[in-house]
Parts: sequence; C-alpha cells; structure tokens
Amino acid sequence: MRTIITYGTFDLFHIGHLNLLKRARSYGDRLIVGLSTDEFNLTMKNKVTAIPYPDRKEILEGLRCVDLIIPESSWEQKKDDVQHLQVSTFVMGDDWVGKFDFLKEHCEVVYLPRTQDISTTEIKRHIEKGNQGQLRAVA
Ligand code: C2G
Repeated sequence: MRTIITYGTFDLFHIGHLNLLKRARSYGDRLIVGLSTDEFNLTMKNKVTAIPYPDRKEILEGLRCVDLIIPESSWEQKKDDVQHLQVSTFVMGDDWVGKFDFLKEHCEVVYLPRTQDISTTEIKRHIEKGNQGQLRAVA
C-alpha cells in the first residue's frame, strides 16, 4: 500500500486544487490530505478562509481521489504524520519547491507544477472587480 500525503487550505475549491489532488493520488494507492484548520490559517498562514474547515473537509471527502483527511494545525506535524501514517510520497505544488526537502529522509518528496491562472486569491479578486469575463485555467 503506497500512501501519499499532501497539505493545504483548499479554500474556494477550484481546478488547481483538483488537478493537484488527482496527480498526487496517482503516485500511490491512498491519498491523505492534511487540511489546514481555520485557526492554523489565521494564526500561522495569515489567511482568512472564506469556507469553514468542516465544509472544506466535506468537499474533499466527496472526491474519489481523496481517502482520508487529517487536520493540519502546525508547521511541525509533517514528519510525525509521514512516520505514523507510513507515507511513501509527500506531494506539494511547486510554489513550495524545496521547502519540505527535510522530509526526504523519511519519504519521497515531489513538487508538482501549479495549474496556471487560477488561485483562491485570484477568485476573490475577480469577484471584487465585479466578475468581468471568466477565470480560465490554461489547459
Ligand atoms: N495549487 C496548484 N495550483 C493552483 C493552486 C494551488 O497546484 N493554481 C496547489 C498548491 O501548490 C498546494 C495545493 O494546491 O499544493 C493547495 O493549495 P492551497 O490551498 O493554497 O494550500 P497552501 O496555502 O499552499 O498550504 O503546509 C503546507 C500548507 O498547508 C500549504
């Protein structure tokens, strides 16, 4: 059983999130997501989530490619998570490239190219500007 893990906020769920999760899942047989809690976002990531943790969790649980959700409540939990969940591969988008290389002594570490032209911030900005046109992820 090859267990994969990734972490994130996944606020205002969009195609970039889905692409990442589907590609992460393809590295193994089960995908675990460390979902950032509202408090962790607020205190450590300086992010105010639009969608509360319980709803973000339920959205991810509805995806075929996600097998388990655990709360992400600290920057320091990854090594313990990788060890006690017997993770084979840790996957993140490449905006984080290099930031988690310390995990390489415990599992494979993979950084995947982000999906272009879409992000939670861009969605919020798009709506604030009155929704002119559409947000398109480059295929
Ligand atoms: N992502 C992507 N393409 C996008 C937007 C996001 O591939 N257009 C990826 C990010 O690189 C990340 C995942 O989707 O791997 C979740 O993105 P966020 O919810 O923005 O998560 P982030 O704030 O990067 O938190 O400890 C790690 C942090 O919790 C990651």
